[in-house]
Amino acid sequence: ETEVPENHPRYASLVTRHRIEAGVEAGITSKQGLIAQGRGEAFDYLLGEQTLPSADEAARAAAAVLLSAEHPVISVNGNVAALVPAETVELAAAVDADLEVNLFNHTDERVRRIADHLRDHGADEVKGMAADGEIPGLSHARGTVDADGIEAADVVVVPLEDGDRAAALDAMGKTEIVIDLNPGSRSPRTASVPIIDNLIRAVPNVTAHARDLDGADDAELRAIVERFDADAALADAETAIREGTFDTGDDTGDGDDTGD
Ligand code: PTJ
Repeated sequence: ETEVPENHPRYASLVTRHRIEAGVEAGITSKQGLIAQGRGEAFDYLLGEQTLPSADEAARAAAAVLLSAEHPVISVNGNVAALVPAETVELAAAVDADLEVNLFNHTDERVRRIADHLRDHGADEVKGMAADGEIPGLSHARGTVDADGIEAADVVVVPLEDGDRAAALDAMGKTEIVIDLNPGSRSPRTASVPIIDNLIRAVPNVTAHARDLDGADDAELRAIVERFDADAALADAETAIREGTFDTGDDTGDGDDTGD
């Protein structure tokens, strides 16, 4: 067990790393998940490890889309399960969505472990084991989903989705909500609602917005969705990264946040 001192300037990032490592050790997260985490961290560092106002608007639009959906499904992979298991179960409950394990590097064993892990964090039903449906246009391993889950969904939350699958889901006519720290990645660019933020902040933020919007009527939800501009949100995140308008918490002006 690694103890991370809470006053460490990179506390949140170190705790996140530790959760991913533990996920790999528990057979929940793939080794590729470690690499994905490293890529994510680099973008998060450039974003100042904070939720941009445009990402908060995206989270609100995502909540409105989910609350308006007929059959929303949240797709869970090995990184999501390691980083935000309880928060993902809470989001599903808040918007009445199904949870489905859907993996890039599929093994039945890992699907089972992730489903158990979600149930340990309060989930009732977890889909992904039936594997009796498909996403057309993808190879069998990557295109297999549950017929009464992702295949039947009108809205899918796909955190950290790969570009091919995001495009294939889009071609099926699904409304996609993608959470990804890289605004240049193909999957957020395909999404109706791209949330350029860390999963760790974005998932509970969508839940908070959903709770806030509980009881809103259809017209109000529709207005929020219509006001949201996906291209503007992507461009805003890219500008924030390029211009480095973030605060690293280091006042020394040497461009890093070591405080030296
Ligand atoms: O568990 P599996 O088999 O389904 O595999 C999941 C991973 C994530 C390993 C797989 O989908 C993959 O290889 O993804 P990529 O192609 O490496 O893409 C990962 C994307 O997620 C990158 O654009 C990262 O910037 C982003 N990312 C990584 N960590 C986070 C993140 N975005 C938001 N929050 C994070 N914590």
